[in-house]
Amino acid sequence: MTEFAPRYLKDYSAPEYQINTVNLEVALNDSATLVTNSMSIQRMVTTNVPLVLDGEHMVLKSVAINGAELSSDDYQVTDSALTIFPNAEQFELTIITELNPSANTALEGLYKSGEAYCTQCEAEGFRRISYFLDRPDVMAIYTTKVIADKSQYPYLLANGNKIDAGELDDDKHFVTWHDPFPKPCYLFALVAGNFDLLTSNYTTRSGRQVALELFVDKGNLSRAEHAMTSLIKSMQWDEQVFDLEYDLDIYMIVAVDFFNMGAMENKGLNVFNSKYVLADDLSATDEDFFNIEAVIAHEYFHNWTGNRVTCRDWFQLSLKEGLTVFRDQQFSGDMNSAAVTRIKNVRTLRSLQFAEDAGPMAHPIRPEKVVEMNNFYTMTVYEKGAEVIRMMHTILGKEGFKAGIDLYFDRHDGQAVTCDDFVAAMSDASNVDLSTFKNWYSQSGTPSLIVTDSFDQSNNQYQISVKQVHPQAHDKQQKQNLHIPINLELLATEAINAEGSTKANVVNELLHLKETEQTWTFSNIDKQPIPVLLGNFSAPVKLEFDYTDEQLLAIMVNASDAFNRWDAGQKLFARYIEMLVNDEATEVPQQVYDAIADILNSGADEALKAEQLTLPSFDEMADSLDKVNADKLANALSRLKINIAAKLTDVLFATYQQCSSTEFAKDGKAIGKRALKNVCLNYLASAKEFDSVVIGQFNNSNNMTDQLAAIKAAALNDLPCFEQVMASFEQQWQDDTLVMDKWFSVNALHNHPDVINRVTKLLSHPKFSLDNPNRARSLIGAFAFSNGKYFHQHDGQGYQFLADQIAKLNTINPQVASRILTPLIQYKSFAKEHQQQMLTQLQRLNDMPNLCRDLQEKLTATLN
Ligand code: B3K
Ligand code: ZN
Repeated sequence: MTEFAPRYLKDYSAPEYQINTVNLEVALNDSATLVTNSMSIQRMVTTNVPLVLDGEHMVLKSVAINGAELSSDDYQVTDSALTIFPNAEQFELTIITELNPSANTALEGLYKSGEAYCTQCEAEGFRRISYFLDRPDVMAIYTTKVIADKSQYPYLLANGNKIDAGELDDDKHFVTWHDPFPKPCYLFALVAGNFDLLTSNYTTRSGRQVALELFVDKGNLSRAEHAMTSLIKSMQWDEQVFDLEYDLDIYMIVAVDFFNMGAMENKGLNVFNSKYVLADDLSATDEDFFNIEAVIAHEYFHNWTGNRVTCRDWFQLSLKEGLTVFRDQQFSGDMNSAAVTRIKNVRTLRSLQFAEDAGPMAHPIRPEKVVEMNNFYTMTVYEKGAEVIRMMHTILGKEGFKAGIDLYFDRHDGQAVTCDDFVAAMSDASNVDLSTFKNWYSQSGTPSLIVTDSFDQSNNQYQISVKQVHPQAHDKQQKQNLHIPINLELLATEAINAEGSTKANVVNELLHLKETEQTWTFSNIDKQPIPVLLGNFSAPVKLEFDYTDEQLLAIMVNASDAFNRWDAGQKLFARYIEMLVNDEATEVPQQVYDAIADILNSGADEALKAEQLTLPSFDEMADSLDKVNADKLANALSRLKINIAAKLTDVLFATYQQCSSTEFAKDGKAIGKRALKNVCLNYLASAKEFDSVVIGQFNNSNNMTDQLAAIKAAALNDLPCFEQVMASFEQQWQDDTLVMDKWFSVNALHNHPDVINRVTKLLSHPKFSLDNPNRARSLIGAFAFSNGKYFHQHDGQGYQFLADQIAKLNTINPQVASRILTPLIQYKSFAKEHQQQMLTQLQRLNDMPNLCRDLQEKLTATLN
């Protein structure tokens, strides 16, 4: 088997050639697209060196230098590169290649999504379109002429502004686009198809008129409005918060059904997974609407953080992704509830990123070694990367952070730069030393903070000591101290028992932990306070402090920070889940139930209450427990849920009814009420007598949030109505691709011993196909990622099912295969009895011939 060679950050060297302009002519054809690529190339080093261009999965038709065609003796071509030997400092290179887009199921480079052509070049897809220096520090100005059949492909799109268009023979036409901004080839895009078009316009703060164009499949126009509104909000927000304006005369978004990820920020021409564009009240949930707004914003924000200033090399990916995720999180917080948005982000981090950071693919937010770049679009680079940016925001303050951003753009607009450049701008603008902080970029693993405290009544002094501990990770890295910002609040204890008292905080400040261990002393403290740490989750770490139940209950009510109030409740839940794992007869004390009832009866915001009532996820618990038996964990989770439902049936049902409304609205209040109502429904549905309530909600719902919540409650609680509501849902939505993805997922969540059979049968459902990533993820991904109980069932059938599908995806779509391998490679978090079964499947995959690079990198990391 070929071992694919890794690349290392330490080996970076500047390109020997630059490509200044690119003139592309793309004549589209399903199996034989012809690409003529004329580049003006400049040598950057003094001596003559060969020019090695990346290229794969295409046929080389011809190569010419300054118009003179080379004979095949004058160049070398392999299955991954074309080497030529130019004898000049400056020259024109013209390369003609032939591509087969209809055979491209990997969805990288040029491919077909349904009837349309589209491209995906990040990270290294341009090399499937033409031979090129496929690296982000080679930035060129592109002119792209697209040619295709006129009636089948009335819209021909590429980056930049339209500069020419016309008719050709044989019912063909062409459109030529010019992008004045130099860009790396990963931002190149081309689309051709027959779409419905939603247009709008936007005038930037400095008066630029921008045409906004959103292309969707025929018949979907009514579902495009929310995406357009979200785009306009994003443009306004970036002007208001960061003084960043859009820079071209047109901004286009195309929604396609076949897409490996969420969306892609190609300059002036974003390509989106239709899941993050299309929405209407009947077919999309509140969560879908939220996510669309966030992804539209994310891709728009990339225009500055990613496109105007890009990455020097792919090891710097977090330069653009961490920063852009931070920006979209701030935007979502401003458009919605900031506290609830933050809680959702933290949940994602704890359930998925912490596990990644503890597993065999653990890497720093700036990785040092990469085999397949597509494997590094990870929770760590994105979500932990955003946490690292957020910590700088916390350390420097809002104004300091903005000054740093301004300096970053002053220095680097139009350049391809590094994470070090970003931190230097942040540090220089405020004159703050970030040298210890920078270790966050090079260190993997989730740190723990071990906290102890003491109170001296004789002199009214309170002391708190915090120690940073770094797990020995899979990568065996030498660990260094980090600069960890810790928001601390000291709650006065007397306030806690006093009837009706609120928020009696005595101290609220930001601690900077930089040493292995530091102690802070507070004077004039009357009584032993309760330390409340990591307000707003000020650092992506785990906290170890011996809180009593009473202290957690006090924090849940009295902490001034909503995240801390929520988190105290999660800690309390996690404590009893863990006890239930160890002893299923554990009695949960009455005061825990009382606290939940108090939350439900309080006047707090419903969206926050919904988060407070949601138990920690299976994944989050699995990460915090050692060598977990999945069955025991799933049972502990369901026991706690059933107990809460049984003890609090009345108040849960009362809340359910109060939050139910016959009228559909989409403001924050209405969304919060739906969230709370559906959390209550899921608790209630753990008792079979609520079957009829679930059926009632299913039949009467006038929106997808409620309808989906009903079938999910039926699935998760294995209610008698399950088959009936699922059949009726399928009947209603069979022709709707995005809604059918939801249906496939709910099938995979069924809390029933026969679920693997069900999922296996669905592989032959007429609407199922492994070729469509959304569909593959909706069934196989949902099962492996979200049905912990049966994915880990003791006979290993869940693992085998997943491995069987990955084996097929290995040749169809390596990126999708590699992503859904995740739950298997984290085998070490599970108990011995699971590990062996998981390893058997990992080994079986590893033994496959023709293992794709993506899978091979992960399997090698896992098995070695
Ligand atoms: N930059 C793209 C991700 C590309 C992934 C390539 N495998 C989407 C985003 O983060 O905005
Ligand atoms: Zn991004």
